[in-house]
Amino acid sequence: MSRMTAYRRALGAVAVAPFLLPLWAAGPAQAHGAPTDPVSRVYACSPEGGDAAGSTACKAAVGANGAPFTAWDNLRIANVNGRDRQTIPDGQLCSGGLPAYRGLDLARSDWPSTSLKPGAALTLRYASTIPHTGTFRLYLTKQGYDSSKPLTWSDLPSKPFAEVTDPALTDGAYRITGTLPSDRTGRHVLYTIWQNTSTADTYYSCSDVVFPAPEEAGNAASPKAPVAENSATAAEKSKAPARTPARSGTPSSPTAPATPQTPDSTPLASTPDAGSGPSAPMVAGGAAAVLVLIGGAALALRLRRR
Ligand SMILES: [Cu+2]
Repeated sequence: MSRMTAYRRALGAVAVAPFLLPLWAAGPAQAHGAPTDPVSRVYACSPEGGDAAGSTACKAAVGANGAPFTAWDNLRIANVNGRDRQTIPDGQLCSGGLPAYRGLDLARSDWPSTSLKPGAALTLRYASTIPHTGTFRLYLTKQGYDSSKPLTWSDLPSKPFAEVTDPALTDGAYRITGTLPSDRTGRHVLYTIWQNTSTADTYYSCSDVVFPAPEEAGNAASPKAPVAENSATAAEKSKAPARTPARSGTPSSPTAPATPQTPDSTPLASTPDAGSGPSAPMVAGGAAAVLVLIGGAALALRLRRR
């Protein structure tokens, strides 16, 4: 937080001479930003990253980098003007192709990650200290993404799942809201592009995220099944290739008749299970919601067949 403190001091100094403010605000970027939730690699591995900074992945990243990620808010390139894919080479998306951040491009499956629910609402927190105008675009790697290989542009869909222009800066952060794609399982990268309009810069960030595997979703729907205390950890351990849940709900499938009954069991989502971790009800709720959707789709298909 020392940087923020420094910026606040600078802000205070400017406030003493208010006539300088417009000039200063319109000048070169003085402060920048990066996602802190889902945490970006650069912030997690920075001196402000807390426990995550001590992870094996962060140590490797700093080692490959040759220096710590003290300037976690400065991963930016000038004059890209929307030509991200032509500017940043494949395999260097997380560093933006900037040598000072090359450690972030390591193809690893153990980056500090955030557990997310497919199809759920997401509010990405993007820490910043001084406002810039511009557009945030959030992309999620396509289903089938392999975290053991370098991230390439072809891993990302052409269209973002969320796009927000000029969100408010409150409590030191922008909050970008969107709805997550519903078909992702396993480990993915949330790629955030912030194209400024008040400066010439575009900012790039990789946030590592994990969606529960389909097996866990099934287990969580059973009232007596132990709910995964940390779906992220469990998903990381399961190296099985991610599979999409059978959302098409084949009417002749032997499992189909059971799914329409899941609404009866949904109270598990609100049952405070003392034995589970604090995130368990949310995980169970997400799983229940998915099953309700699956059940609904199956039911709809059957009704249509009659
Ligand atoms: Cu800036």
